[in-house]
Amino acid sequence: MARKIIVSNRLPIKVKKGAEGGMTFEPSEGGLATGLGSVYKEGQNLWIGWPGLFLQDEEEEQIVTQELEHESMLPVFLTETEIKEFYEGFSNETLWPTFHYFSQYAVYEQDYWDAYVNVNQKFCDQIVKSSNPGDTIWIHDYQLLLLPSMVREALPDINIGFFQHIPFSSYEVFRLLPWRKAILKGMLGADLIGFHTYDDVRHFVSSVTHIVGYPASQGLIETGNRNVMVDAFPMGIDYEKYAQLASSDKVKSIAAEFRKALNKRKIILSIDRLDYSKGIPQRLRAFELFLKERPDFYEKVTLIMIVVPSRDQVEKYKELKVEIDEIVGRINSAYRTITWAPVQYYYHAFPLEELSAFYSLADVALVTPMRDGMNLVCKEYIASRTDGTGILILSEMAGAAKELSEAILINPNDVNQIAEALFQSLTTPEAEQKPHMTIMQETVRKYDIHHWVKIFMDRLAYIKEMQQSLKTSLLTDGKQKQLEQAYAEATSRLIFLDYDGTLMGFSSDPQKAQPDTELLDTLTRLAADKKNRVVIISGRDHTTLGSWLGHLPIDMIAEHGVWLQKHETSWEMIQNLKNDWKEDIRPILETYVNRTPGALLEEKDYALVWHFRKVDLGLGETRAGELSSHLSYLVANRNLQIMEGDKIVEIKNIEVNKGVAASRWLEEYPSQFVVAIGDDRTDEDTFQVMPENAYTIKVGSTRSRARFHLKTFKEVRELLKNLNNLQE
Ligand code: GDG
Repeated sequence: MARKIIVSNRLPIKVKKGAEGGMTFEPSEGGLATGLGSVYKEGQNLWIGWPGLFLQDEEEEQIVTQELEHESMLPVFLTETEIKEFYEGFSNETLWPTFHYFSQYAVYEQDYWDAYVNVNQKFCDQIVKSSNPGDTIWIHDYQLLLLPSMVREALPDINIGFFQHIPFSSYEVFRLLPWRKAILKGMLGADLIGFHTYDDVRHFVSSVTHIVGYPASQGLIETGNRNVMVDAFPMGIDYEKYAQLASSDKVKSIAAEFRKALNKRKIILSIDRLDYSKGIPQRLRAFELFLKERPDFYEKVTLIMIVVPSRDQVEKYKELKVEIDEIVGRINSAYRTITWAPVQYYYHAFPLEELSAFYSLADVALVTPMRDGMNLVCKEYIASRTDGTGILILSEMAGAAKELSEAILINPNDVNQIAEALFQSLTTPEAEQKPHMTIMQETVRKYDIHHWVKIFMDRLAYIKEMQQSLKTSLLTDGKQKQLEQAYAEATSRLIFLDYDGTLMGFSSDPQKAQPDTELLDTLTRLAADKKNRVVIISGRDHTTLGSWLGHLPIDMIAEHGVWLQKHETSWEMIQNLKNDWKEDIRPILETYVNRTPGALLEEKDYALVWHFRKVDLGLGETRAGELSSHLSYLVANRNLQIMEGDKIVEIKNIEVNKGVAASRWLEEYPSQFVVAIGDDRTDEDTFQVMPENAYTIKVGSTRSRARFHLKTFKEVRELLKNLNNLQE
């Protein structure tokens, strides 16, 4: 039976060695563990990850493995050196700062990278050992970026989803990483790649097109043999759990106790792991400014600041801790009274019930990260406000800001703005707070963690289906033999061949792609067989095509089907077409040529083509998109179509395409053996009209209507040479 396997760096369990040598196992309650609980605990499903402790020998490992098996978990054991280099090193000192726009903190250390590769491989080995074809593997986060392609290589057909919980930085920052290409290729082993926000999606796609060079459109990246889908899946929380907890008797009694100790003061709450991405010093400075400017709030407001210890062995985190201690000390020593400390600072974690009590007591949640993938604290605050009051001050740089527009959104660097937001929120009457809080509660309740898991899994199933429906199979030696046999047995044959990219490689100047001797020789021999009718079916203009191939006994279809020539006759137009539209469209294309260095305008008899093969990567694609949308309303009533091909935008008559033209040959020369070979999107029209038993072959990609694929034009030439050899 197909299973689902969740993979993350840490397993959702705390395993500890007791003093007596025994071990304790305590499930952790993180949002991810709750959300995915419905997945990994079912049937034979599994969660694979590091159990969080170092073990001495295999015996201990066996005990842990057996114990975890009851919890549907499978451990990957890591050594202290691996954790130091792979986790603290590459993951937290290289990737974390890079993805959070702190690249000045990033360490580029070859040993860290080597450890990262090895540990990813260890995870891969465990997955390969414990999975079967048809299983779905869902890999989580930045510690395992290479894992998708490692698994893909070992298990080519398996379903792989990947989700990154932290931001994906802009290409300009990501490109600084020495291992950038390997990282992207690692991620692209997945079928579906998810991020919290659309901005992360854009940054990732732009890094892929610039660094790896794969084309992408509408959230699909063409890797050659698979389409990878990239999309935004904003993660939610277990809303009901937080709402119920806040109304529980236990939490209410804790809250009452806390309230007594805090008197009637207003509460501002701040909760984070110790991290420079969370903007803790900036937040404190803003509160300091607020106190300085608003003496009327003395003794009336308390900032409860919970900082959960994290990564405090890393130098930058140690420095941050010192900085926070200093600012808190400065504020409290300047403003405190015998009964009031403006900042109540805790450097430790609290049990969930106490956390919930803080959420229900807080008049204001102050969440001001410099960067945050999503930020769950603000969503937990919203879910805990069972009476509908409360104000959220939220950084624009948190993924959550995209969903929670009813919060007071601030720039975390702008201390004046934060101080002002504090004043505003502490003076807003409850009746005015409620409408905003209610809207946010509706959003957070609807898009909860269960919804998130479901839509991710649904999307993964969808892309898998899409891949299957467009999947061609490789023209293997065995299949090629069948093709050759069918060819040999047939007494009449029709052979459709696209030109650029199918018979010839691409050249940056389209006029330089004239046929070489090898190609001319191959085509001559193919056409010499009386049983064959060879048709070159190209987007090129008929003059060029005629001058290059007109001397051979072959037929030609030019300009994607506008011009037709049987070798016994001369060029004719498929139907009477108009080209008076060119006068209006040409000036627009010329503007885009002038604005885009490297772009060319090609004029065909009944088409205009804007080429961008020589344009700076990225700029060309952007301009092509602009041009298409600029033209779209102009072509609407003119029987024209805009076609985006391989580094071109072509405008031509809507009724003409390669398929319509090829149909004429199919009707006029019904043949026992039909083959059509092409590499471009326009060749899909040819494939579509071919009879079912025809051999349709896509070149360079596996995503096509064609039945088979070959990798390069060189393989096409080899195939044709083989067919020629059969004749002799
Ligand atoms: C990463 C991304 C993204 C905090 N203090 C205590 C405590 N917590 C819990 C909170 C919350 C979690 O820790 C923190 O989650 P965040 O989302 O705020 O931040 P990261 O840990 O950095 O998480 C982030 C997330 O992944 C999910 O994709 O949102 O952007 O950086 O659940 O409640 N829990 C307890 N005591 C505490 O004192 N029990």
